[in-house]
Amino acid sequence: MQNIKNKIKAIIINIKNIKPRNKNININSGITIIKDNINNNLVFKSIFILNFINTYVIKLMMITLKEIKDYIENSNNPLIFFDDDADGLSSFLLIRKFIDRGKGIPVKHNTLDESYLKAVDYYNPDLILVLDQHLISQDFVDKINTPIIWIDHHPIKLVKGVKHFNPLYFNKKPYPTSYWCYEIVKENLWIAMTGITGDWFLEHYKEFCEKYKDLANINLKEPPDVLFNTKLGLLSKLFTFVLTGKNEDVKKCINILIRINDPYEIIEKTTPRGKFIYRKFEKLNKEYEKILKDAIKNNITYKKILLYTYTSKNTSFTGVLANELIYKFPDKVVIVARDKDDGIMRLSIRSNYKGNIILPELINKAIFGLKGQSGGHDHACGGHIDKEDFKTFVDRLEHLLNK
Ligand SMILES: [Mn+2]
Repeated sequence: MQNIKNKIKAIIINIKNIKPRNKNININSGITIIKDNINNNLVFKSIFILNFINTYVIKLMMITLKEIKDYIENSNNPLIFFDDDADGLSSFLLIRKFIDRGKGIPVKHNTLDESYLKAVDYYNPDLILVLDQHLISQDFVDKINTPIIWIDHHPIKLVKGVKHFNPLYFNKKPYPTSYWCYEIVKENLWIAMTGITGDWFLEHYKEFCEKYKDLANINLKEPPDVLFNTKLGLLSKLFTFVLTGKNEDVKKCINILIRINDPYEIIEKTTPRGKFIYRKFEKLNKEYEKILKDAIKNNITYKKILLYTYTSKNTSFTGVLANELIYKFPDKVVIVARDKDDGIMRLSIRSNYKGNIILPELINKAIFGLKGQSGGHDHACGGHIDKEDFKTFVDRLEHLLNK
């Protein structure tokens, strides 16, 4: 108690120097953060103090897009971690092409955790950017002296020692990370659009259709229709697929993509490098189509859940497959699980993006006490769980859905 009182005192002393950065700061998400972190609501009787503390917490944590631009322009050797899907890769490519330096690493784990410290050691960056990753482990941050900037649109999580940009702080829609990176760089719309579409949004779509008439269809109004029926959608799929497989192959593809200047290099194979990327995609897509066919035929449906499990050691189609299955079976909750043969199941879970089944809270309940972890958006989550707990997890989820 005394400790908390002292903390408030210190905060109030600092308050004179604090001005909210933006009138639209989301007070509620800040309050949630405080409540989560200090389990003593008794102290916080006054909403007045609460708002000040909230402003303070946010002031400490958040960073504006303009400040991010300054940071990246002034860094010589940035290291960029990004989520290994179309939105993450697009975000990275936008920033990387804009500053023309820096190293990019796709994050395969659910959380940016301590296993990625090796890369930090090796590249010795002067700035670390984390893009589209829903969580950074505190242990990772605590072991690093380099400034860390986190651009993301997942539900806000408090990580100390990180400069955080999240549209939710500003009461803005959680547009994809590539949308915000495009706001910073204002170039390569096609890359931004590839990421935005991949996350089921259509911001900038009209503009894109005007510029690239043959890659999209202006009459399509729903994100999944664009994703599954246009060349732009194909690019999104391609951006995800080239991040799967052997590490060396992935690295090679990323390095080639950095040098590609327009989508036709890939779609129309107008350059050797574009052709290389497209061939790589075709090979993976063949494998994917096989699995998709099998998933449509051999999934297990109980009540509201559609479950499909497949085995693959090195290639992951889990996220894309879950997207396509929820598009085809919109009244189900889709669970795709990949058995990597190491005792851990990798999960992608989807619910109808227009429906009222909000996944994170259900999944949190279902996974409680089990050896697993999950996170994501209202209608799209990823995660992993021990194989021995998998059945319990699915049973619990099924039970919760039928409540
Ligand atoms: Mn995203």
